[in-house]
Amino acid sequence: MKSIFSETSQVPFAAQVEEIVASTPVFDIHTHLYSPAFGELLLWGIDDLLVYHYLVAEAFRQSDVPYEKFWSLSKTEQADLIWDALFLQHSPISESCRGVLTTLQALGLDVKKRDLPGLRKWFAGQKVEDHINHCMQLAGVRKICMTNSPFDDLERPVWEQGLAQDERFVAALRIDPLLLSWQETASTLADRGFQVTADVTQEKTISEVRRFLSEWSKRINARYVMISLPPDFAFPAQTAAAQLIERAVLPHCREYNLPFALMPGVKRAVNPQLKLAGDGVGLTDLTAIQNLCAQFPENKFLTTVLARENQHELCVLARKFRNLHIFGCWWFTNVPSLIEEITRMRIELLGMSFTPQHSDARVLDQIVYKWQHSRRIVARILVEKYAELAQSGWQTTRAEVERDVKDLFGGAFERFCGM
Ligand code: HDL
Ligand code: ZN
Repeated sequence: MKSIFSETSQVPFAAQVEEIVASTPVFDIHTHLYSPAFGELLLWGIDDLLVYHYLVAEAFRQSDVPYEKFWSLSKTEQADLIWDALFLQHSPISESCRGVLTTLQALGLDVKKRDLPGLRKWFAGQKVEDHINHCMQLAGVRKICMTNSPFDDLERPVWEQGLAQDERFVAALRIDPLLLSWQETASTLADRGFQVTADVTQEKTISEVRRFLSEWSKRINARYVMISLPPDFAFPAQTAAAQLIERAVLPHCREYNLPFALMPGVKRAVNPQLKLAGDGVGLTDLTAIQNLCAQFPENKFLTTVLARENQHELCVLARKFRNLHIFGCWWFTNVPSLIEEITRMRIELLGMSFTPQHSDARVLDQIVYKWQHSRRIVARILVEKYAELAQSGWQTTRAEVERDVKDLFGGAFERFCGM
């Protein structure tokens, strides 16, 4: 087997590793994108890129526009304000702004002109089906996992119509309201014909929650069940969330062989006037994750944490529990300096048994920059790590690098899920 380090190779090993990382198709295991069947729910194009909530938060820092004034503007007017504040009045140097430019450049658009009307004109000429193919090809994304909530009034009817799905888009069952707002959700479920009461200790309530989970897991062919959690999430606990997890969600996941994705650290609506951009981050006590992994060895857990300060402990937990698969540099950690720090730490502690990234894209075009930026960082780290192996006498073959990168870009995740 030919080592990638052999002197006879025409291509230096670093360039080979970079080429493999740049070209290996990736399974994007957590996004907020929607398949074409969901119509307008799939966001794409320059104005959706500019009004992405990451840029909204940054624009309010560079503009004295009153909150209510901004929210009264049309999407185009909001995008105009953001373009002026973050791209023209100040260099677009933040990760969210640079990302827009990376995407536009990859699409073949000349950002030097700073011509927003011209950009709008180009996007107006695109057909969504072609644009999906174009973005997935530029991003090297082979499969997209959506975030699918039975509690979303716009999304639910589409599933209930049973429309044909694009097989490149797969579903994950998002259940935040079920666990985090049980009192309110119990009446919603009762209205939909599930015989539940607010008392989660009742057997009938538990069996009906499981019927709800089964119905939706089958309807959407869920690949995993997921929830984001506040920093103070505790398990075990007397909370409705902890009770429902133990008595309904985990038995359901065992029955259907589904991982349960726990995503702790979100402080929702820290600044409600920013709407979707108003969430913050908090340090989580990861003992809850430790207890779940230890107490339920038959369940599989997927976890990403929002606080930088939780990342090392999460790596150590993953070393202790093989039913825990950690993934992604989520949200406020999805910036080059932290992707580098977190990914390097994970490789050093976990080898290849984790999934370094997901895009969390809300706008289709974002997969282009989120993956281009992350691939460069992963490649840089792998070049260094394979070189260190060579210094220890281990000659890695090209086939082994290709195998490793396939694992990092969805293969390890698919094996963990039993897909
Ligand atoms: O809860 C989540 O899944 C988060 O990813 C939020 O949707 C957040 O608003 C986001 O888009 N982060 O990237
Ligand atoms: Zn998300």
